[in-house]
Amino acid sequence: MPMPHRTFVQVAKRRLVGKEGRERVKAVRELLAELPDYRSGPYADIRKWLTAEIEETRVRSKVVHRDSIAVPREGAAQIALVGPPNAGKSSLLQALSAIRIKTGDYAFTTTRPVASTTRIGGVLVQLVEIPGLIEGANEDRGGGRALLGVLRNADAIVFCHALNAPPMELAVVQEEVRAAGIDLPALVVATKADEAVGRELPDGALPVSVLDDESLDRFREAVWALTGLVRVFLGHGGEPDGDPLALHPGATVADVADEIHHDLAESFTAARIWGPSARFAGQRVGGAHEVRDGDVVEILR
Ligand SMILES: Nc1nc2c(ncn2[C@@H]2O[C@H](COP(=O)(O)OP(=O)(O)OP(=O)(O)O)[C@@H](O)[C@H]2O)c(=O)[nH]1
Ligand SMILES: [Mg+2]
Repeated sequence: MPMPHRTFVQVAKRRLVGKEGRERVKAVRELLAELPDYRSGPYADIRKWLTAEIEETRVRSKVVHRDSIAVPREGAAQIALVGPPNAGKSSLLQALSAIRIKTGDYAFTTTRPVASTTRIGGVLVQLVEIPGLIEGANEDRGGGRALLGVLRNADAIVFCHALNAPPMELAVVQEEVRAAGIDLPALVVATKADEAVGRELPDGALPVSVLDDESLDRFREAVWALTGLVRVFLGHGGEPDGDPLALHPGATVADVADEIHHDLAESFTAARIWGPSARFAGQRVGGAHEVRDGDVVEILR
């Protein structure tokens, strides 16, 4: 007596759970071998389903393989530098971090995503250069699909556009990102601002030049705002003790205590607070008080 077909389907699904690639194909083959060999009816349908499953698994493993380049995360947030070739992405990355990479006055100097961290107000933020995205990236032109895959995992995007380049170049890149269904907080920077003095800025763009430190500082602050994170210092009497913690928006004094030590979140009684969220310097607050970027918190026990 063969197993009732409904039971067979349940068993089959259970055996395939969590299996991918070669392992899944092997499990499917074993199931096919156990399946009663009827030419029509429910068992024939199951055979069809399992046979298709082999092909789908193969396609999926190829796609997963090709479409993913892993960029290990570091720091409090991952920000992608995106733009047409030659937009000055590598130069910006180099100006803001310790990395030394090739920059050049030609397209596709960078061919794989490059990551490096930069310190913004005491917090490490990871910047990732996504090599030049071009028209047709969604159809995998220029290896675009893998690059968009990296972008999808980022927390926010900095669109880089050389101030002396045709405005259309930026629009093309933004359209590819939109078409990929990637919708992240974003900022546009007009790079090489020193070369194109007097030129009109694209709407809302922040001018930067790697030759101008002040513009780089403004850029850092804009990147920080883009992360949406909140920097909170621990300290005494309003004086920070060291580098800040990076917390998600909406974080409370209890979350700050929890970052220091899980036990502290339960045991502390109150806190004093200095900075943007304090009504006055040294205000005494409870665990539910929401902190803001730049606060100094002293946990009282
Ligand atoms: N004057 C000036 N030149 C810059 C600036 N930033 C970049 N450049 C120049 O622009 C050219 C391209 O810079 P890259 O940083 O290699 O550009 P990219 O976007 O990384 O280019 P690909 O990796 O090829 O996509 C180089 O010759 C840089 O020296 C800047 O702020 N001012
Ligand atoms: Mg580059």
